[in-house]
Amino acid sequence: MDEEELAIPIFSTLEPVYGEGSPLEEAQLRFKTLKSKFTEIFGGEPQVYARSPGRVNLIGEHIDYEGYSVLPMAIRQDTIIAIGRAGAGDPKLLRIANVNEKYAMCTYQADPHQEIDLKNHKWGHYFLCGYKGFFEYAKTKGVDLGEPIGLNIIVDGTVPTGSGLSSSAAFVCSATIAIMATFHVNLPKKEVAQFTCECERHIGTQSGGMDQAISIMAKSGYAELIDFNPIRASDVQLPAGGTFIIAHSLAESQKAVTAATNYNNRVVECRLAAIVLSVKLGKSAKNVVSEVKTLSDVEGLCLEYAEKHGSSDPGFAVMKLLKEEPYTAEDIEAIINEPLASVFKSSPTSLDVLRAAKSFKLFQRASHVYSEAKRVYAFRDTVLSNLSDEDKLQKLGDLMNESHNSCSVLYECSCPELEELVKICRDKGALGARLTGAGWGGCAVALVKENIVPQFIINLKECFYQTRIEKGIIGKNELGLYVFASKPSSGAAIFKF
Ligand code: NG1
Ligand code: MG
Repeated sequence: MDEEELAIPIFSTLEPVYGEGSPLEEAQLRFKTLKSKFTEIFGGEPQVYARSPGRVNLIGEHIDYEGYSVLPMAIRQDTIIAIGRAGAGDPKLLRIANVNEKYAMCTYQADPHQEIDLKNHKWGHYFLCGYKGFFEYAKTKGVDLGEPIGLNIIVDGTVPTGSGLSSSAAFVCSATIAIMATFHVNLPKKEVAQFTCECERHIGTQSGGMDQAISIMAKSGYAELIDFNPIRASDVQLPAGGTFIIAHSLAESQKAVTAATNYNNRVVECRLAAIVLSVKLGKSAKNVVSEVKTLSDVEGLCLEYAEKHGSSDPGFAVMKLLKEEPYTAEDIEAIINEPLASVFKSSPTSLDVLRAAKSFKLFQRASHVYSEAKRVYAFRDTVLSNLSDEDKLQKLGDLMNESHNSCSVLYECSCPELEELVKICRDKGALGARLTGAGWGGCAVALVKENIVPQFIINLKECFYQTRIEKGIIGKNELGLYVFASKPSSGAAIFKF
């Protein structure tokens, strides 16, 4: 059976997920603390535990929401949750505590139809995303979950927040499967991957499905090529001799807060690029808005056009048919014969984008998306090729560098700290280095030959982190939290002890 057809695994011990030795010991300690804090705060014992990992995206940035495949791997850092039903006489509340005292307890009504107050962002909102989304999904499946009940929850996350490593999906996915387990529901991973993506959109970002897909479907030892529509994961065994190093730029990317100018802005720009390209390729302006949602919807037409002119690159149509100068709203409205506010009338978060944007860089965003989509397949094909491991690694590094340059120059989702860090990685011997995740802060990922890893980390410390330690941005003993080697970890799991 394909992995994505299997249900979320339920384990009675930690070994299948955390292995042996020090990772297991560390996990045992975390689960023990989770349980004792749960008892201390709520009384009684949790019913079940859930775990879902963060991820590092190796290549394929900002293309999942355009329908293109991406290539991430899960990391060992994860979110673990303990959950239990409140007593019959207790108020019908969701009480969400955190082992980290930085996060004050969040309390919500148990009503799954409540609106999430996006103007007042709180960490607990991510739990509510999973809660609302699960009830909505159960309804579409005709599953009766009965009257809402009170739930007690405690959370422990080790994925650094705002780091591009998907702490948000680790939290939303572990919350969702914890709630599922409390209601004795289990489902095939591909369904959970799909609806947890919709869950996370309740936070107000118009995310693609990469993070939830890898968090739910990851397999230890493999990166995964994730396809969408329908969701599928194919194992990718990385070549021997290379290690992926994750390094934090120490600029925090607060995606839920900056959505209108950063993440959602790019989603809107891609939609507009797809619409304008379609019209330029001969589609009638009348149908374009209802029929064209993403750049992948236009790929067929772009390719046809490119082939007619002796190219096989959908980016060719972009080069010929879109102008490099930014488009104003008026430019686009004249092409499509419709006010932009009406194109996006059913999406309040897109209307926020329109209010915040002065113009739209359609040429640059579409060029990035089509070229990045090709790089993902080139990465996979390189891994599968019969080149030597050494040559494979070199080529993967080149693709990562090209991906970064495209993110930085065309998609403009980098930042000065990431630029500095990526440059240092390359100067200090990385075969390739790039920002990972949404960008605008967060982490870089570098591909490094295994035999230089220790020296590479020392060099990063000297050239990037030392001054930041001196300024007190991070503690002297915290470096391991911000720079580490990562091996592909396993996906989401339920524990019943
Ligand atoms: P981060 O910011 O790393 O969680 C986001 C999106 C992904 C994908 C990447 C860019 C969410 C939950 N995730 O990841 O779907 O679009 O940016 O490739 O918004
Ligand atoms: Mg995220």
